[in-house]
Amino acid sequence: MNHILKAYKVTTLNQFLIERQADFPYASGEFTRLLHHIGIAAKIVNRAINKAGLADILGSIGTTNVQGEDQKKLDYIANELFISSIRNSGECCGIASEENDEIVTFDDEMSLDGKYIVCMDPLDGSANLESNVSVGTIFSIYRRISPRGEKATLEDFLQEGQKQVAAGYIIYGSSTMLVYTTGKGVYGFTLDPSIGEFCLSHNKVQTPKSGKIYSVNEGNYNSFPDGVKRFIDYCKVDSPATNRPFSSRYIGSMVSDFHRNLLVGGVFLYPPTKAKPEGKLRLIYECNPIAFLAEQAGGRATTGTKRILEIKPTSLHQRVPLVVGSYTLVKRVEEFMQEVPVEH
Ligand code: P6P
Repeated sequence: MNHILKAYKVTTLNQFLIERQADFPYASGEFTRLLHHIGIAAKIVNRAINKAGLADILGSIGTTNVQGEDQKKLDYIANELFISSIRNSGECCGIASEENDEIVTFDDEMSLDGKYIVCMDPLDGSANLESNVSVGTIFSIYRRISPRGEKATLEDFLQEGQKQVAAGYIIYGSSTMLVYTTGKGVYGFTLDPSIGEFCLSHNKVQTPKSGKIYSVNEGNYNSFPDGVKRFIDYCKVDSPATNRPFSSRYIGSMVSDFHRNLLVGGVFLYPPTKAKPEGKLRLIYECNPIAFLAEQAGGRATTGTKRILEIKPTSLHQRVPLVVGSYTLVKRVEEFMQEVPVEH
């Protein structure tokens, strides 16, 4: 009978959070409540995405966000759902979102006393929705630095990534997963739609130290820095002794590319290009959370020259170049970027 019972023994996200409250000094359930509400929004967004084609919520709303990007209906829906659920937790005093030019502050008494702030990309990769390619939500949580009881300030959101209390993503893929870290390892929870719970499926994820996959938009090759071009050329050299040529895998949805590389090994790059000399990805709600997760899983995350988590943000939607994934592959990119001669 035990083997039968074993099949039904699950650890839900809420159970795990409660069991791990001891990871938090003076744990009083505030973080647990906040992450629980992020989980609620994730389930509702998941349902919206799964029915998108039937519910006429694909396509654009005819506006552009602060990035000048075409806003999809689901960008708007996901943004509103996460903001509403995070506010309902009563533990968060403000949010920075890719979809909002300015920070979103809450002025109800509970939220004003909230000790956390959240930075998020509510639906990363949404351009892929029409083609049914997996997309993701990325979130990053900090303790506020402004006084509790007052409105959140911009300074709360411009903290270095190494100050993050927690970071994670939801990947709406062949299955829907919530992956997060609080600085004590990376844990993955797979949504079981039959019980409506995220259940622990990936306990203390460690990313392979190396790998055979590189993920980059090679359409921008000609405008990449020379060091990046040399790394891409290095990946293509026929050298069975060093496991090359590597495999090129690029989904165009960072959460999906990162998640695959996290589990099987590989490196994701979004270098500077002519169109985007600072790179395309945003520091506070894309690069910092992904970098925190990568480092917690034994990987590495830099701009190609500087550790992502040590960058002091200067603006809400600041972009930085990103090289993230298996430790030795990221180091290899850095060697090429520093023009250190590397044998092929
Ligand atoms: P490109 C999606 O828009 C995104 O922000 C990331 O998810 C993805 O990795 C990147 O942009 C893709 O950008 O320029 O290669 O289409």
